[in-house]
Amino acid sequence: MNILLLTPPGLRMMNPNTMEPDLLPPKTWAPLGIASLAAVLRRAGFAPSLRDLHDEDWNGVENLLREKQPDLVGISCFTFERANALRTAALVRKLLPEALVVMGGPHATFFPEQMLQSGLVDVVVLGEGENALLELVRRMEAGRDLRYLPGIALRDTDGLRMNPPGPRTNCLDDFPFPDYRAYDLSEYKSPEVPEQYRDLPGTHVLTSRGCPYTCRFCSVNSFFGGRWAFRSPGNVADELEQLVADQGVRHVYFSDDLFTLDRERAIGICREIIDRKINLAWMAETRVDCVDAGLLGWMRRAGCHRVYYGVESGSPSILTTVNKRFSVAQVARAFELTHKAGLEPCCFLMVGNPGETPETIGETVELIKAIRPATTPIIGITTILPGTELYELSKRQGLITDDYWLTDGNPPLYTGEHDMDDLIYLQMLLVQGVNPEMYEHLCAMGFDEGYFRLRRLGGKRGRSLHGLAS
Ligand code: B12
Ligand code: SF4
Repeated sequence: MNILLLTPPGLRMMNPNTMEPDLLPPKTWAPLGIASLAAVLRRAGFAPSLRDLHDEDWNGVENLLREKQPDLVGISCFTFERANALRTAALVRKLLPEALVVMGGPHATFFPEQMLQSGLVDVVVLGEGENALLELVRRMEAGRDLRYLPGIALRDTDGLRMNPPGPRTNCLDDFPFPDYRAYDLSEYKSPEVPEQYRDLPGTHVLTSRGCPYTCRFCSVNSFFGGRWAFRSPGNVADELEQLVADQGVRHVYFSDDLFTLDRERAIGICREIIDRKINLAWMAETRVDCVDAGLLGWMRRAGCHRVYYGVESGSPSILTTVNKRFSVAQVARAFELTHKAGLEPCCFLMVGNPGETPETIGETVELIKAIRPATTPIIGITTILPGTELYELSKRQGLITDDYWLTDGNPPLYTGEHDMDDLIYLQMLLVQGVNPEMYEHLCAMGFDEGYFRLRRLGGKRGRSLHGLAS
């Protein structure tokens, strides 16, 4: 069977110069989801093709479909890119009406009915995709009915069927390593990687999936059903060795949601890297309450140079409101330990969670001055994403309905307490507090004014996606 697995063309951003949505963000990290699916299919004897269409235009997508003539097209669907995922499906329908269109990923998982009702998608794989997709392909090959396959939703003659979840593995060692062969890793360059490593061949690696915490703005817990599944240290080190040998990889980002949740496992990974003399620079992402001096020391010795923490806010009341379940004192302690271990502590911050005011922004500025992150914090405005408690709150507050996702509008900012302009004002206030030079620089470039206009445009309601089926 001819199988093609895709990520859709990347979302074009509003260009401040032309005020048109014609700016394509660079490729940052290779998509691991479809690479993992491809590896599982390949191990089972299938020969799927794999393509990251991030910087492809629609003619390119059309040419690819004509060239490959797939029987099954699997498309990844994240919330930001859902419109392009559906446009890709529409193109498949038009050019290859016989092909089965399968969608997976967070957005398809949270809204399977919308995907199926579009008439463009035949099957949605719910949640983790490896086992369900493999079984689906096997059944298709054998000419068997897909209707009773666990872990999927589909359209049949009686309407929509939502099947119960399929078997999931708690040990990710059961899966083969993601299939990177279709990617040119040198094309992926993330600004999160320090400049001295940015030109080295690199990739991100997942050593675990999921998170047991339930921060109100985050969907990871609900997507993985509260599960935290992990790989053993030996298995991670085997993949690292393979990446070094086959792809020449010299830099890795462990982009797990919570790399150090299991302290002994994280130390085990460090130990393997050291014992096997794997020559890699790496960084990782975790929580401030999941590190200590001993662990950070192991990480440093194993080649880690930077740790990203989701700090979100310096206001105790905001941390409570978003259910972060750590304190400002724990943030300060983790940063102190990380500095002392010779690692670069960096952080993500949010602006606009419920309860945000200029005073809470001031508290965040004070915290950042005290903890001295190695780089300017990455500051996002709180966005309403499906699968989160914030989404449910926003629905109750009348800010959004499920129908919003039938447009191509960007996921909206949380405007339950502040309108768009005030949110941007608060964000600029935080930028000014944590990096005055950057703030001045942005103002000198006229960025503040342009940025306001840009965000207003970005906040426009999107166009309906209903027409795509015709
Ligand atoms: C690394 C990462 C990134 C990287 C790279 C992403 C990439 N190229 O893969 C970068 C830094 C670029 C990034 C950016 C963003 N990200 Co991000 N990211 C992640 C992270 C931490 C890991 C992704 C990953 O590799 N997962 C592992 C693979 C194996 O899982 P997967 O891709 O979901 O695929 C599995 C299933 O979804 C399913 N599946 C997926 N596709 C398909 C297709 C088919 C056909 C089938 C059958 C199944 C299937 O099967 C796969 C295997 O089990 C996740 C959190 C997480 N734990 O997943 C967030 C996550 C994906 N990101 C998220 C967000 C919100 C963002 C940003 C919007 C953040 C921001 N505000 O800027 C941006 C914009 C992304 C965009 N343009 O769409 C959200 C997405 C939520 C949503 N509803 O879409 C997540 C889930 C985190 C969260 N907080 O909720 N991200
Ligand atoms: S923000 Fe981080 S700690 Fe909180 S639920 Fe999401 S992944 Fe877990």
